Amino acid sequence: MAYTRKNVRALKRGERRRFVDALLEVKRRGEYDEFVRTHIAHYAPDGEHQLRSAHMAPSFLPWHRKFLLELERALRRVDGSVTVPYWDWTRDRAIDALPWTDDLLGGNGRRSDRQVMNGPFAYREGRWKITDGVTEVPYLTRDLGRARHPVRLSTARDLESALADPVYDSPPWDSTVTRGFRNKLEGWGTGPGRSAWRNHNRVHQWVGGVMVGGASVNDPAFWLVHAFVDLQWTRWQLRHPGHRYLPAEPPGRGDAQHGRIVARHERLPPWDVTPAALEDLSGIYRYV
Ligand code: CU1
Ligand code: CU1
Repeated sequence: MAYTRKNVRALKRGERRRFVDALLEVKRRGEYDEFVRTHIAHYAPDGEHQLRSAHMAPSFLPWHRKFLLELERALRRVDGSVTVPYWDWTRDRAIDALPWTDDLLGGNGRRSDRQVMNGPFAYREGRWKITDGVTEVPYLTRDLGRARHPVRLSTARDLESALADPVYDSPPWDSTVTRGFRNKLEGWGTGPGRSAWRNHNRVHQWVGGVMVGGASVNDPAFWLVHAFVDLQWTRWQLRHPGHRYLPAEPPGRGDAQHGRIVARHERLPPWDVTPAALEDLSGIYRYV
């Protein structure tokens, strides 16, 4: 029987507590930091020439689907009732409301150093020390909305523009492509500076602090954001039933993306799984 992933709004008090407790236990066991390191190791930009499996590439969606599933498995080894909730940022848009509450993710960082001071992941609570970061700062930081240089949170309209595209992804399969659902949702846009960020990327930028960059997994908000991203892939599939993950075949030898992206039936590092095998996991979990 498939289990369900819920909107974070629908979680009862006890469910919030069990989710938080499972995260803290996975952290205590040292498993959480392995997820952080895996994400950092796969943070390859498309300016470099190695294989990109996690970002700026078609497999952005299956990579994070598998990553999320592995974290959820770790949580469920601690407490079999726990699943990863999603944050619908198109609806819950206030910095002092869900999911930024004391009993869930905790709130915004303080003004001076952006350190999160409340909730279970505050450094001073003693259970969430950042060991694998892009800086040496050991505490969780956030800058919701980026007060000094405001970033507008992604909107329902922006999301709709991604969902409406029937093509999964297009050549050159990177961060510059302007057609295709994948990059519209991942959110690498054109234009100057911050105005270019769309959907998923803009959410990372809106949260700020450690959520910006390769070590973003250090903020547990990462999982709630990516559960919502993952739900969009499922919604897109339902809306465009004749369409699938692309490319179906690897780019040929003469193609600039040869050896740099993962085609539908190729292995998706670091796992022994293909994008095709990750297109439908409705036997494992469903969204409600
Ligand atoms: Cu990522
Ligand atoms: Cu992300």
